[in-house]
Amino acid sequence: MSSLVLGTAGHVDHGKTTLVKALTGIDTDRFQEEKDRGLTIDIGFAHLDLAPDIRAGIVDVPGHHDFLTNMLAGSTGIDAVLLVVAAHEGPMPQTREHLQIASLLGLDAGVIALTHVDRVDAEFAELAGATAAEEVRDIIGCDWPVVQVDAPRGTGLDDLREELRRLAESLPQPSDDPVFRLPVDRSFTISGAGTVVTGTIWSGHVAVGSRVRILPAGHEARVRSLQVHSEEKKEVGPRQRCAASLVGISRHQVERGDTLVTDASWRPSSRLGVKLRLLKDGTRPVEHGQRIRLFMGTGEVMARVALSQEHALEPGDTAAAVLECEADVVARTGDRFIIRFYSPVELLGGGRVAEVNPPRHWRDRVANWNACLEAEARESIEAALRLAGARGTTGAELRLATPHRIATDLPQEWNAIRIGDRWFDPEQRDRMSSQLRLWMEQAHRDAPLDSGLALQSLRAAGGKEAAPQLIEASIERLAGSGDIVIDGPRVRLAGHRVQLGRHEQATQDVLVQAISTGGFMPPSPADLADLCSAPRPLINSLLKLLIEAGVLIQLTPDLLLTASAERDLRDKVLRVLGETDCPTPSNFREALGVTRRYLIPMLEYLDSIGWTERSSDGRLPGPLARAALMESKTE
Ligand SMILES: Nc1nc2c(ncn2[C@@H]2O[C@H](COP(=O)(O)OP(=O)(O)OP(=O)(O)O)[C@@H](O)[C@H]2O)c(=O)[nH]1
Ligand SMILES: [Mg+2]
Repeated sequence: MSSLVLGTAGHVDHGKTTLVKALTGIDTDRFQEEKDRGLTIDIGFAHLDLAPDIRAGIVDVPGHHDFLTNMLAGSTGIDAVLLVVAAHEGPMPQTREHLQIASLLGLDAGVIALTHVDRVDAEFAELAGATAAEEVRDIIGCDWPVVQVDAPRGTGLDDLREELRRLAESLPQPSDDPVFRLPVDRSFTISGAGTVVTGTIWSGHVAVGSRVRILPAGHEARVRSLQVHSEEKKEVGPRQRCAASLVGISRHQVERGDTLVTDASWRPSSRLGVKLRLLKDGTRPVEHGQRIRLFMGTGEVMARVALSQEHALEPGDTAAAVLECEADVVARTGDRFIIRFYSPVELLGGGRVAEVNPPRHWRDRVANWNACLEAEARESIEAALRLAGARGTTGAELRLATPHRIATDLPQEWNAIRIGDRWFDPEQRDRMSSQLRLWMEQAHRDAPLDSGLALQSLRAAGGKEAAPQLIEASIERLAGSGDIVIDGPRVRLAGHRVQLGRHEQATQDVLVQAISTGGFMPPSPADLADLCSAPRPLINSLLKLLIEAGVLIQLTPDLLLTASAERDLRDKVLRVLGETDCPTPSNFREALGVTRRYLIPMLEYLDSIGWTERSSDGRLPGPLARAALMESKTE
């Protein structure tokens, strides 16, 4: 069974509702007020079998200008238009306005039903039909067939059904886009079924039992049951009008304008990068900062237009812009929308979303927006990756960032690299590598006495905006190409050598001399700074170099011994351990000739390297000392 959704269009009182009832037997005017006034106020729904295997959902819209907001909520998800024009009046203002909306929504399939033909003669009807077809050609750019009908008497209905069947068969297959989305056009409660929402499925499928999110608020719910035209279904898909009863959500948490989704990648945003088109016969320009009404999906939100140009947009113009909305909206790249003037409410134009939540500085992104919206799949997706920048994008996010359908993996020959679960524009990796290189050059210049830098600070130099996997891959690449050398937690540029000046060399010699002379009780770094009358940072850097070179051993931050003194210390301690059973600190103090201030850090250091081991009575040989004692016994 194939399906489609038809939307009526046309001026008030031209006979849309009457025609839908004649075709389907369903009165789409649901409210008493509509019946009393003989006027459609809100959208109504019906369905029609066009062939044994083709079922059309019908959204009947109001023609009165005052209810255009409701008309828009009904029209955004439709596949084709049933334009109703009364023969005795011909095309009228809302005929034209509805066609303009269809054009802005990218709808080019339709049929013209010329109603009220019983009220005019054949020649007049012919002329009215030709005028309506001309109007369609002018606004939509297509030839739509004209069928003359007299709905109250049932004349012409078979011809119309036939034309609608042909129209349904001519529609391209629905896209196999897997991303489920249902903009909600009604929500209500039914006792026993709980909260029910209805709408036209824009894409993807949803099944009974699925978990859904209701955006922009983010409420979660579970689908209890699904119906299409009052028939229970296990699963529903694109081009179907469906009613879903939801568990876990109250009627007040979901309303027209909300969107049901299943994918976790949807991010509601109040900023949209768009390509805007103003109607050529509009009467108003749009200036930078203009407040407008934005219609997307089934919702309406106030927004301000930020233009990239200084002068106003004139009717007929097309331009890139950012819409700063007064509430979050749910959109993906390629979505179409309509804008109307804030007050008086006049149709201005519409456009397509090029980027959801673009950054503040967006003017240099417009070329990529154009490619993303207008180019073929490869170019469009590569543009989306460029827009994603160093943050990259997951496959699921990428699906929402291009109007094209994406397979799980992008073809190898495309300009796209995958790192972990994210896709990047390859240039991002090159850019990140040079950014990190430059940072290292600067860091080495800033700390010339540091033989290396903390790897962690190199990672941080990649920036908060960048995906950690891009930074890591760029570091690995720099290491792989031999540009940088990673040594544990330290990293340096391959060519980096510490060059000591004459003065620094002399100071370093004094340090070694002083520490060496100090034996087991050397001066602390603070004492050394005083001794050399040198700043502490310089002393620290020089000491660090000596530690890295193995000349000095750091027992604690304040206690450094020469390598030979440290060896001597271990030998002496080993001797005490060999001669005394579980020696106490005073045994060691005697043997080493040091004060307690030195002894305690020394013993703690020896514990930490496994030379000694603490016990309740004193010290025992640690694993290293035991091995050394064994060795000396066997010798
Ligand atoms: N004579 C004649 N009357 C018609 C025909 N179609 C509709 N009508 C009458 O025209 C009036 C308006 O018809 P509706 O179907 O309510 O018009 P509509 O386009 O749905 O109006 P809105 O929804 O308010 O825009 C009703 O009184 C209908 O009976 C027709 O083909 N011939
Ligand atoms: Mg009506």
